[in-house]
Amino acid sequence: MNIAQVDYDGLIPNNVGLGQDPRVKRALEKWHPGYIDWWKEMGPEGFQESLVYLRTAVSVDPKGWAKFDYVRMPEYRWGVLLAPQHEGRKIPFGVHKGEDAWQEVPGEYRAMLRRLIVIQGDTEPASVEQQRHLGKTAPSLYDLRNLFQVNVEEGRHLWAMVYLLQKYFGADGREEAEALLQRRSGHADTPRMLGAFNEKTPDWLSFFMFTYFTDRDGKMQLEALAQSGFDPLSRTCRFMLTEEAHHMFVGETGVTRVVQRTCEAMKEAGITDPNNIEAVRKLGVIDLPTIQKKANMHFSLTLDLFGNEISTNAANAFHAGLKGRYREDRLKDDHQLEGATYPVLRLIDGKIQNADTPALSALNMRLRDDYVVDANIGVGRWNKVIAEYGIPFEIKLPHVAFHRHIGEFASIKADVNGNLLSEAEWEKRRGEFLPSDSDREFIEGLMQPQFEPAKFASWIAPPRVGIDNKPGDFEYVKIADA
Ligand code: BYC
Repeated sequence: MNIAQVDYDGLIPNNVGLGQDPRVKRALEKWHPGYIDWWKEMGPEGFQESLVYLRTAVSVDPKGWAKFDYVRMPEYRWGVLLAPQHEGRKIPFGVHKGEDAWQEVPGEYRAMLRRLIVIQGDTEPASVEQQRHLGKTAPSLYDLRNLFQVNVEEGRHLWAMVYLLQKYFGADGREEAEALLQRRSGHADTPRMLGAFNEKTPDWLSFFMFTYFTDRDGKMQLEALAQSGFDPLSRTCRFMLTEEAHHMFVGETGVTRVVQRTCEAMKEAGITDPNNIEAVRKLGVIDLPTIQKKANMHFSLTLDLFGNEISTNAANAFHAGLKGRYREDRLKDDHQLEGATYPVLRLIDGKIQNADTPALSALNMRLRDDYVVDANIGVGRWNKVIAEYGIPFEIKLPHVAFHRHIGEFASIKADVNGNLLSEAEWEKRRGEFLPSDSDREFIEGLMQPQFEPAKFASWIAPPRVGIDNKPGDFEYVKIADA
């Protein structure tokens, strides 16, 4: 079959020849009803019958793989899509560098590989669960549709990981696939696996920050897994990255539009001081210092997802050829790193300082450093908007030691510039750095739905262009039961 073309004939659209693989086809068909039950229970609340203008992949060809149409979300065609195989691909790094990429699971690394796939898989339904209440307060039909597009694609990413578990991991893969439907974000007894995926996404500014910052961790981790010597994982992640790009677009442009609306409203009202919070809030927009606090919150929670500064798990996964560095294929070194070092910010003698560390143990931090560079690019674009309005304010990413729960800095308190604080100082100043109860209440108060085509809530500017080049008054969601 042509790998670029997706087979839509069966229950599960795919480009992996499921029709010729009855064992895996049956396993996935058996998993399907549980998935739909999960989606109906934990997916977007109140909109399951609405018609949503969504895109689906009809081919994994980079040119025009997406087709747009109105769909009820439970009828969305979740499928298994892999990027094309590169003939003769070699393992690009680690101790097996240069050997043929694995098409089957290497027995000695089975447990490690399964763990990586399960953790990746667990984040996908988690984010859908975190966002399930947001539809009710969407600032426009355009945004509502983008939320649902992100949600169905996170659902598809779960399918992507479940396919690998069902095809390559036998009985324990099936058990893991079931367990992915059982855990719940924020649940006291059966939470999702990683910290940030058990936090709430209570409002739309949080949603945009999450899709900007946390989906970008997704991008970095998927890029690292796309380098994997286990070829089916590499190909799966390569295709997921094309979808992930849209999620970060939603986040970046979402925050841009919030910032723009705030600046516009300030200009119209003749307010020049960004710290005159009371006056700005009276305009029905979100003041820039509160936007900064939300960024502090989501950035710091996301940094925890990179794991510990020094990690034997990360070293082992690289050494084995399972998880590489960000864009390993573009790096110019020996791709084995046995004797190399990497500078890591650590807490030494009570001070935050750089220490040269064996590069293999520092791989989580290397990925995190690449992440910070990437995350700063969009922040620069937000600041450009603020500067265009002549407002003296700059959004800044906080120091990596700020508000951490994993790694070296979990045991200390620091301000956004990385100055150490005592517990008492932290408690006193916390509200300067992170959203306070009153900030949250204010934002919550603004979250009134706006479901009329072409209309937008007071606190967000319209997008510059519509999805699929649709005009401004396009009805992106035909609401049935909200
Ligand atoms: N929370 O050696 P360490 C996405 C655990 S996002 C809780 O540093 P490692 C998406 C760790 O599991 C991308 N526990 O760990 C975005 C380990 O436990 P065990 C998701 C944590 O393995 C938006 C222990 O601490 N994909 O796709 O080097 C929407 C020792 O730590 C946390 C991946 O993450 C935490 N934050 O690093 C939708 C890729 N951090 O094994 C989707 C796969 C660490 O000792 N995962 N621990 O019991 C990995 O590569 C790694 O597992 C991690 C952790 C980078 C997550």
